[in-house]
Amino acid sequence: MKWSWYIFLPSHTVIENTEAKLNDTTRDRDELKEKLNVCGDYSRQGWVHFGGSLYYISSEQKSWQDSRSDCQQRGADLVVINSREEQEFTRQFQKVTWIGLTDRETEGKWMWVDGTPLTMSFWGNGEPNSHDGNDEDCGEMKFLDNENSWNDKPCDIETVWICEKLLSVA
Ligand code: 2F8
Ligand code: CA
Repeated sequence: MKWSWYIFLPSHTVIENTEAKLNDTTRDRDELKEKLNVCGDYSRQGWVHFGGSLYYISSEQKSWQDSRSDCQQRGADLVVINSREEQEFTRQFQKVTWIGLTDRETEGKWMWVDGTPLTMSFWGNGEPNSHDGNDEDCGEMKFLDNENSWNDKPCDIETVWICEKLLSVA
């Protein structure tokens, strides 16, 4: 009996598809590398990860608006607290800090810096109170021993602040 050996060469289409897949994989790898580099940069600057965001607590003190500008220059904004877990995470820094909450536009209408109205809140006992008739239009984390820790305070008082950068899911 006579045996024959055949060599099966891939077709042109199979080669093209394989090349296309290799290109996709190379692009995905490069994008992941770039994301890792960015994460490394943030981490070295002191940002920490929680949930789907990165957080930065300042070492300086600034007015609410200057704090916000600092966050924006870092590609972020003042922290927006959307859950009890995020409230607890933010409180565990144990620092009096500006948060991204203000009623500067309309007195009594508290808004987050991302344009959303306040729904879930963690005001301290008796807050917000515009204490002694002062214009207290900016929100801070103040009563650190209590889950209900927020206070309204005059926006120009220099205070430590917390930035939040949302991580994109894509
Ligand atoms: O007791 C709450 C009250 O404490 C301070 O006023 C004495 C706060 N003011 C500042 O921190 C400037 C008030 O906002 C706060 O309501
Ligand atoms: Ca107050």
